Amino acid sequence: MPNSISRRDVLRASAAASAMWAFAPEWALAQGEDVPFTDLPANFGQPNPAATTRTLDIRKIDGMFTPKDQFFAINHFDRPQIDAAAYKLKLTGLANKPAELTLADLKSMKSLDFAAGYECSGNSPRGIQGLASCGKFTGVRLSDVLKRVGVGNKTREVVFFGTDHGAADVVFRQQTFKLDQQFGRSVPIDEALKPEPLLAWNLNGEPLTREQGFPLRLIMPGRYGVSNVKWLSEIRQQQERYVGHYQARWYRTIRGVGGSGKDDGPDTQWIENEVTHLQLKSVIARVRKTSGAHTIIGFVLNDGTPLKSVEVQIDGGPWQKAVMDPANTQYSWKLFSFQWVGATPGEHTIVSRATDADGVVQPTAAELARKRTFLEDNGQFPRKVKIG
Ligand SMILES: Nc1nc2c(c(=O)[nH]1)N[C@H]1C(S)=C(S)[C@@H](COP(=O)(O)O)O[C@H]1N2
Ligand SMILES: [Mo]
Repeated sequence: MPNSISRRDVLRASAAASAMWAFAPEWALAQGEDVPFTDLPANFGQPNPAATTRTLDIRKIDGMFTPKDQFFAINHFDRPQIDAAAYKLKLTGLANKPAELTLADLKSMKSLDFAAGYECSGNSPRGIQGLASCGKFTGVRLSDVLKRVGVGNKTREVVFFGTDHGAADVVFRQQTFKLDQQFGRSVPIDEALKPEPLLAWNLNGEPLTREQGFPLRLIMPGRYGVSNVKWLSEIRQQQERYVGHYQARWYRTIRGVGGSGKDDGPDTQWIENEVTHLQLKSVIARVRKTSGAHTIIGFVLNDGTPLKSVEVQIDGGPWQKAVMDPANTQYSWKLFSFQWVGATPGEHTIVSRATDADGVVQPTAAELARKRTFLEDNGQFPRKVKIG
């Protein structure tokens, strides 16, 4: 019976399938029950139609890609409504051949799909880590577009502007100006020419939504969300560093290092940095009751450095290794699961921590105490759940 499937084949296929799904079979089978978190704010998950930003309810994560209507969104100004037919991307500054490219021009170039997971640098336990998502973006390599217009021999910085703008305070010594600011971000030319950065027009196989930057946005894999400029209008090559509002002032972190140790004494050095690459973070997102165990599911975000481990700790016990999803890629979020056997009824505290191949360990909240500003909060996030 060469064309029929033997029982052995069936067993082999189901073994392969269960190996594949060893990660989280209950999702695929739509079985299991969510175990409630008891650490959620009272109004958590209530829809807020007035909000122009959107938070992902991470308890709903059920696979690699966040659906477009759940994908988190952060907008500093109104979300521009752009006519795709009239749209032009300006390539300016030190480009050898400055140009204006239509969407059709870009789409006629070699395109690719790219899995990118990222979070807003303001993502934290306050919003139950909901300013994070992962999408499959389709677009053209930024490096191909830069080469098409030529990289000027003095270009050191590439600045990306969105169509959106609005009034913002600009402080200069004792003066504060209320000036119209365009949303702008920059990266060094070396990073712009890497193979990963993408000018994307699709999210999960469909045109970007208005929220996510229709018709074209930048995706800078391994960086915080703020680098992923939406409603892209202009890419400017320049020699000088770009110190615009959203590059050098709004998105920066101030922390104390050195000195007498923990306390900010007279010897403390204050380090200020721009918000750029994702700091290593893991988050427990969901707990499912499965047959004979509980499955803890979460995600890791980082700058693309390979991971050494993700571990889970229950009620202050030993750290135990979680299993990574085989579908993870270098710049996706990295999903993990942990089989929690023998959970007893009642409330428990569960926490995860990630370690990368360079030996960087996700810090505890206490270890971040000397960070004065709230961005880049990648601290371990203990969760409380109630087993029924
Ligand atoms: N043009 C423009 N791009 C932008 C922003 C913005 O306000 N305007 N917000 C940034 C910030 S702070 C974040 S966290 C991400 C969020 O991307 P998302 O809305 O696709 O989730 O977009 C970034 N790109
Ligand atoms: Mo952000």
